[in-house]
Amino acid sequence: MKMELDDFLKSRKEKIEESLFSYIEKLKAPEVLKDAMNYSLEAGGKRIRPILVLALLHTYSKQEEIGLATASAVELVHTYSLIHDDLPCMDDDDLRRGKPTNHKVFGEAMAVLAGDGLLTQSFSLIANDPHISSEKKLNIITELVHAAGAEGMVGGQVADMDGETKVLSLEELQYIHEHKTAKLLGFAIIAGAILAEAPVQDIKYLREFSYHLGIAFQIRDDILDIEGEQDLIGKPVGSDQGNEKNTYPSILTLQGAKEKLTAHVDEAKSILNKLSVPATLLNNLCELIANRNN
Ligand code: GRG
Repeated sequence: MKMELDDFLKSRKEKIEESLFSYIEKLKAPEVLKDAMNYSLEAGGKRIRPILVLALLHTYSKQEEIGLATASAVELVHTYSLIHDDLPCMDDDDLRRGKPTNHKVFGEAMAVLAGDGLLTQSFSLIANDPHISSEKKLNIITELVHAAGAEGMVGGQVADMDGETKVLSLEELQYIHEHKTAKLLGFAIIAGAILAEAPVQDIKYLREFSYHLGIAFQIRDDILDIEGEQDLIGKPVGSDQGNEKNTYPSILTLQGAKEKLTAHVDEAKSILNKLSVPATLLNNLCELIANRNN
């Protein structure tokens, strides 16, 4: 089972990366812009979102090739969000995935433009996909706008920035991560389901599933921040509570956050049981996301 999942992840990651890099390579754009876009695309992401698009097609026994453009598009959007999030006017980070951030290498203006380029090209990837009907393209683009725009990730980022100077309630934190993290993961799942022509009722269940998976993903991220920090400098567990950053462990304690993570994963897995098809792969991906170490 573990081997099958590892093989799935490895082989799909390769396909996605091939599709991403060949797409950027073909763009008729200034080389420095393509270099900046490629720099962050190549920087070693896990490719969870594009893998989810393909996993949905796999779940409904459809050809995964029809999802490659949409899978690449969601990774472009994710990469843009990371580049912009790292900018001095946002989180002001020097490192991402252990490498200098985009603006550290290419300068702030080029990093803004690389993000803009990635975001805009994502729509072109979907709009020009020869494998899917115009109706599906419109549905998928509408889902992407909802997930990534003002009502989704961008809105979540604004709420996050707003909350930086106060202590948030669990509901406020939940709003931030539903929008900032869960919506784009959800887009990957719903777009995959649309491409796979999943039944309408399944799509409803998958929206609920995405919410729980997305929040679980974020809680795991917060836990990793603490446990990683502890490994590096030997801080006691839960020491993040002294830090003003609002996280699940800072609001719920580390143990409480772990329990919340388990509750969301259990809920996500129970929703999968309601689908019209067996969802072993999604179930395994859910486990992986909840227990990931990076
Ligand atoms: C700037 C519009 C705008 C949005 C920024 C995505 C985001 C919103 C900020 C990044 C910071 C962050 C911690 C976001 C929460 C989601 C998250 C855990 C992203 C990291 O995703 P992974 O783990 O990244 O899939 P890799 O490196 O594997 O690609």
